[in-house]
Amino acid sequence: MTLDQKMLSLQNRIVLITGASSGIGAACAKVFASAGAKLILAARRQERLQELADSLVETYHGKSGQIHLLQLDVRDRSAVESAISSLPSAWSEIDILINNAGLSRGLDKLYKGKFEDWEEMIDTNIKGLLYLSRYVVPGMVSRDRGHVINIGSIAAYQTYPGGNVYCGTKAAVRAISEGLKQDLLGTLVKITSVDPGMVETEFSEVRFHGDTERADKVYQGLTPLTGEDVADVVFFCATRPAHVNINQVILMPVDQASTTLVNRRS
Ligand code: NDP
Ligand code: 8X3
Repeated sequence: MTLDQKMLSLQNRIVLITGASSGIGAACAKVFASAGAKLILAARRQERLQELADSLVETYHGKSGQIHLLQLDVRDRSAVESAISSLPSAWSEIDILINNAGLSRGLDKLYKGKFEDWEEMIDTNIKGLLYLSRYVVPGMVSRDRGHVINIGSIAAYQTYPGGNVYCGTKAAVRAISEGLKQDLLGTLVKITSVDPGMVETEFSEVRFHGDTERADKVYQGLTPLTGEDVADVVFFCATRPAHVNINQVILMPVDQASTTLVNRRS
């Protein structure tokens, strides 16, 4: 068999993407729709999800299966439980879970940090990812099939000034991905952590609470990754042959060497 023949097909596979209303999550939705997957798109902003779904149906009409929308705050454990347990039967056997919902808040020194920023990051990036995993992975294990793809970050490997709690949440995601790999040993369920450097999305605008001028400066003079660049890697990981597990991928722009070392051309 050639590698092409061994690659997993995504046709009619059920893919749940959290944080699909923007950035990397929305880009993942596009690439998986183009491959004929059935998408469960989750986020808090329902109107954004609806717009994305409409455009996917228009672009991939006839190729993409249907799309199921979930207005969901991943921080709400009982809402996550109820969203997963009440999926219609045609949608309940999730093949791929992309734990992408996440955010950073502020760049304050730890000793000046805001409790509400810390709680939002910890509740979303760590606890939300855990809730989704806890409610979705048992089905994968019982079917002995599936793939969890966590969107981590370069921040899991390198802490930068003011990154304290955000970097801590991504270090936790890295440890959780490693732990899940160990716990899944003996099953055919895969687990991958895709860990990007700078990606131009709404991420910095959210970090700086809507200060777009400050957010724009983050990417000034360099060429950052796009959501599509990350989605491309996620797609690669999701389509490897059944016996291949990509554990971690770190990707960053050519203009970035570490969390603190970037090349600005102007
Ligand atoms: P965006 O701000 O563009 O997207 C974040 C997504 O997360 C949105 O769809 C948002 O949807 C969703 N989200 C946030 N909080 C919640 C919540 N409580 N419940 C459900 N959904 C939520 O940023 P990115 O696309 O860049 O971020 C996606 C992931 O990539 C994050 O985990 C981030 O940490 C990670 N990352 C980003 C990098 C970057 O430089 N941009 C680099 C490395 C990793 P809504 O507001 O509608 O709920
Ligand atoms: C987002 C990338 O370097 O801003 O995870 O933390 S960074």
